[in-house]
Amino acid sequence: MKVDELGDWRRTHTSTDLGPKLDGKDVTVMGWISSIRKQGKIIFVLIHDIKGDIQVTAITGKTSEKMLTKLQSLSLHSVIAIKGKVKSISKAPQGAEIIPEEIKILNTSEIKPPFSIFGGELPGIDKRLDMRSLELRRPKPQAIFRIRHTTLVSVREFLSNNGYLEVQTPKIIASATEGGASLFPVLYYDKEAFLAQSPQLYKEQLTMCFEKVFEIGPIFRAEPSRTLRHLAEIVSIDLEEAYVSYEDVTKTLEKLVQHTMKTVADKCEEETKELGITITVPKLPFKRYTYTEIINVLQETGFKINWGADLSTSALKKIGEIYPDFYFINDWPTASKPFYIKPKSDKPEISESFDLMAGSLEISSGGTRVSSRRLLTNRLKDQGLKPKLFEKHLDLFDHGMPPHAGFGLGMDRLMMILTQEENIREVTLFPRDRLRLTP
Ligand code: AMO
Repeated sequence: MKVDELGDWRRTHTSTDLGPKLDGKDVTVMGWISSIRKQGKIIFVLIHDIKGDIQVTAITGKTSEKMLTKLQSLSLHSVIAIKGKVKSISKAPQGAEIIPEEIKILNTSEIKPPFSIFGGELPGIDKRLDMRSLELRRPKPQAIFRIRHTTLVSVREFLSNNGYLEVQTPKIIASATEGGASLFPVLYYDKEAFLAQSPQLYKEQLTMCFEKVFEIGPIFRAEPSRTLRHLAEIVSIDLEEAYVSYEDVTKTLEKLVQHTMKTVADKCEEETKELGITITVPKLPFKRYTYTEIINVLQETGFKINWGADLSTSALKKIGEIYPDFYFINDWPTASKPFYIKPKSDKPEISESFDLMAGSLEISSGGTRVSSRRLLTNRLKDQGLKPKLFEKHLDLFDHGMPPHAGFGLGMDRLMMILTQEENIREVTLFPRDRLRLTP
């Protein structure tokens, strides 16, 4: 079918602009066709735009033959523009329909979509992700990504209002911060470089000039296994602050989480309804347990785990059953945390660190940082890393690095909590994992 150019046509109204008060007015609307229904002499076409549906009503005998033929030849998902007159009618969406006068077919949808976006049986996530932007026309992902937008706005607003400066740091970097195994190498001209696993060193450095910073940006992890909670590229909300300790930043973090959940609960009523969920705004303060307490609790339930071990998926599952809400696990063994986390002065085998958990899901981790060059150099060596590779970073510690602390909060995992989705892929537009690099 021949398609038309957009030319000088421009949309005058979106679906939500329409209403009985526009009765008799000439409008131009655009969108994709979500339904075509013939009832006797009348053809009802629903055009869907970003705000909702618009009913276009053509009547045999009144509407031109050319228009009627064109409307009937269209398939769902075709993209059209209509010029016409608004008619107030209580049964139509927004209480008004459009009597079409001119039509442009801006693109046709020749092939039947591999799944229906209007309900009915849906294929698994992998099939849906293959046609992600088409599947994003469904009401459910529309709701999820509007919640994601509100979440981002709310995080920015909260942190900016509390004096944090938003920064952007490089994503092509020279060395690992979170352990070498999960690094993605890239060819950087004639050198080997890596995709940033975290803005860790940059955000720490920036405390010496801006004191309070945050970054919302991508981080990359070459995660070896495919799970419901890990991706290779995620968005991290990173914060770093001078002259505070890990205890202070846990307070900021819990307020940030509470503020965000409250904002989404208040502003996204339609979206939460679409998802069939209720957001319960958590009360502060969140409970704080030490790593040692958590190990003891696990051992008491008969779970086999020794002090010093990382918390495996099955250990986390068990803990999540005991503590289903938000809580902090503080004071991890120093050996299990990255080199930049500060060991306690009076008990160096334990560190000033925390993870924020939501049931069995870790959504954030952070701590007080080492701010002495000598100690940081030793910590690098302890972890088998070469201080030489971090020389430019270490040099700054000779020039007045303030004591500082911070955290990284996984945006995608926060979204899993907000939307009550079990698979991180549902809350990420174009997820990346070991088996997926497209679309
Ligand atoms: P960490 O490595 O714990 O800490 O990461 C912080 C948070 O990022 C999220 N996250 C992930 N989410 C999905 N898939 C992944 N592969 C993935 N990896 C991490 C989690 C996690 O809690 N530099 C430190 C933070 C700091 O100390 O400031 C760091 O990166 O929600």
